[in-house]
Amino acid sequence: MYVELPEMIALTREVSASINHCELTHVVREPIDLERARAQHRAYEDMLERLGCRLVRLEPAHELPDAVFVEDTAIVVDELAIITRPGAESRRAESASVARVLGQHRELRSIDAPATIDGGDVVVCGRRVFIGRSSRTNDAGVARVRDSVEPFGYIVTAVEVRGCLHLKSAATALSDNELLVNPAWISRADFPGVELLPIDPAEPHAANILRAGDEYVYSPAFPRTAAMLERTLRLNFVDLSELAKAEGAVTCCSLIVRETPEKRNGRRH
Ligand code: CIR
Repeated sequence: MYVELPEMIALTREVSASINHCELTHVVREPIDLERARAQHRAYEDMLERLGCRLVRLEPAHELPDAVFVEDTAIVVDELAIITRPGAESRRAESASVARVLGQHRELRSIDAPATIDGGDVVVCGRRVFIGRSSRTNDAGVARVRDSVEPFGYIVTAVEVRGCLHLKSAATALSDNELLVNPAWISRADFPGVELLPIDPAEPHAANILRAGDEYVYSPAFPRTAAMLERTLRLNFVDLSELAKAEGAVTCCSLIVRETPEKRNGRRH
């Protein structure tokens, strides 16, 4: 029987000309080579296309330094998308253009003041949604996500995160029941019922991996953890070393939206 696979859309946005004015929390500022950052970002987009994503590029936002990190502007599940109110004031204007595009694919919810949340703090693992309480994400933000997704059967858990910017620096999903984690930046007890695979301790930033369908995008900066993962997974490597200077990693630069055949056929837009 022929079964049509869900289509994956990858939302991206080009690296802003003002990237050198990006927010930084745990990283010391170093000059970012704009052309090199853009070339690496294009290679990332090409990789997502090769892995079966349809690329949708958001309009450039050169006056917003961190606009390339689209992951922080929305939380997308199969049933809806929540447009975030990012914790950093300088990033709040990024969301409107994302809402215009995501509204073509999902029912939208919003986050109102005083709630704040960055998409980088939200890890979806099957029906479990873990949200890092970080410098960017507060309890009101967690509560708003809970109210939005729990009616669809998701279980939302607020978790502690330390030593890094976002929960997704410390934990990302390998499957619907397993997370790749840096145990030093989370508390294992916050993740009951989920398998936790630790990174190599010599590579603290190695817990950020991007899943696109059955494929994985990963940084070549973590060879020890990669060797361990490659025993069971096929990794596709993309070097984002210039964007790492802006505290970004592979998940930050896209929003992957799954479109089921029913949704595709019934789409109103
Ligand atoms: C920021 O501090 O907001 C950006 N310079 C980096 C955001 C990275 N995003 C992510 O991890 N999801």
